[in-house]
Amino acid sequence: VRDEVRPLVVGAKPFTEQYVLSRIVADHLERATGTPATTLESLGSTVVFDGLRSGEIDVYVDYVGTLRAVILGRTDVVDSREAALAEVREALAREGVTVAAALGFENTYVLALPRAQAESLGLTRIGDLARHAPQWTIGGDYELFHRPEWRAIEQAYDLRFAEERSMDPSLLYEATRTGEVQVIVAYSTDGRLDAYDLTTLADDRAALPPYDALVLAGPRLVADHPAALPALQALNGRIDAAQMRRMNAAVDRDGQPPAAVAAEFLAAMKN
Ligand code: PBE
Repeated sequence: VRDEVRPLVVGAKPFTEQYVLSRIVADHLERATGTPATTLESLGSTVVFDGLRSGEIDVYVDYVGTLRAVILGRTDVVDSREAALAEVREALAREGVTVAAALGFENTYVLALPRAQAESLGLTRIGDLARHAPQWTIGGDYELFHRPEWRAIEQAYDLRFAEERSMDPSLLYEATRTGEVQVIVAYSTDGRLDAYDLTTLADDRAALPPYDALVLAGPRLVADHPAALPALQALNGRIDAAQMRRMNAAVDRDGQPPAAVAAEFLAAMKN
């Protein structure tokens, strides 16, 4: 009698890019290891990291700045993407977590508003919002306003909004159109920044850290599946920001299922 095969579990946070990437990683790992892989979706940043460390989750994609701020509690200014990555890599290794690959793009928080509004008010930098913030509502995902990065932005630019409204990230863009919010904290790889004709404001005081996307592998995956780590390492540098934005837009603008977008990516990768 064989033990039932424990499927590999790929975690995902609750937004489109994570649904696409978790399917890419799951299908790719399944092929490489011969073990079925499932995705576990809609986890918050601390929950998914804790799951990885404890072995309930085998792999997921997280971002350098998120790991640095939310997991390591660091918000001081970093010198470079490379320095931030090296710091995170070392700290995670001490927790038994392996950085298997850097996918090749950053997904950073960006403050965004309708282009016409930005142009008529002459807004180009985050600091330009200071005058308007006391009358405006800002929208963000469910984590942002509790995260250290938001406090870093508020402090660096001396911003106080009349209201902070948390919502599902997929609703943020429409909320700028209806006027429910005047400005949003969007994701730089989101396909809807273009689709909704939004302008992003420059973080000229570098309040935000770099957010390179990393594939993280948990201790059990590495120990139990020798083929897993090399397979994940093969994803290193394979996705640039333009491609990630196209894949996100294929889901959010064109209505393709994340699994179809993932399958197309993997088919192209094999050639
Ligand atoms: N980010 C932008 C967020 C969401 C997208 C990468 C900084 C995060 O998941 O941490």
